Amino acid sequence: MERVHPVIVALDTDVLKALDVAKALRDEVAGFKVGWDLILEGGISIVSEISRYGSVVVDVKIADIPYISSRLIDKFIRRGACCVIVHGFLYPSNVNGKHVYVLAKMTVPTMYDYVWEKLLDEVEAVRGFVLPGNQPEAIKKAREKLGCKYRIIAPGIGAQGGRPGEAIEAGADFEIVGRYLLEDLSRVSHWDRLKPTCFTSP
Ligand code: OMP
Repeated sequence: MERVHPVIVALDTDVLKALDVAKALRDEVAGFKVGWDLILEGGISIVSEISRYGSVVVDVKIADIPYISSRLIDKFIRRGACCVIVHGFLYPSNVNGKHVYVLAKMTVPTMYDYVWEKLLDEVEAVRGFVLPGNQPEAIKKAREKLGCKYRIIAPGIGAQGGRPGEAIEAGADFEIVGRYLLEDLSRVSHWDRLKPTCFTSP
């Protein structure tokens, strides 16, 4: 059986480097996260280009009324993204659906720290949640609450203090890693013996 890699690379870099990294790591990682940094330089077509090398999670942290949020999500999905991150503070007026990741708690202190557990209890019918990989105790608590009903993807590894593998060991499916890998692609070997806790795709 083919190995399922537990890493999503955050391509917060310029277009040429993003394409080089995607080509180099296409068989080593589960996918790529494309956000404002890359889209503002490469345009929306960069989503399709990167999707040739793996699953693309679009991260423009959508925070709008459901009608607009749905329209934006459709545009990214049509370009080849698997899924899109939306802000959890929109609850109960959030969009849901199989393409939606809800940001529930951030890697830095925010008001989410007061409501994230309630969000996990109440938000339904989404693809999964973004939770802080540099706070493994939060990942552990989230997995206990969610079981394997929803995916957990976790940024905050390396540059923001999380140790590679720590969030996976605590119950995440995929660690989102930007600078730590962009600085040295060989570090991807740190995840060699790890696999997602519940899901096989981001
Ligand atoms: P590095 O710190 O370079 O690994 O990048 C982290 C990536 O995860 C960036 O693309 C951030 O936008 C993203 N991120 C966070 O760092 N913290 C969060 O709480 C949520 C996200 C995210 O939604 O992906």
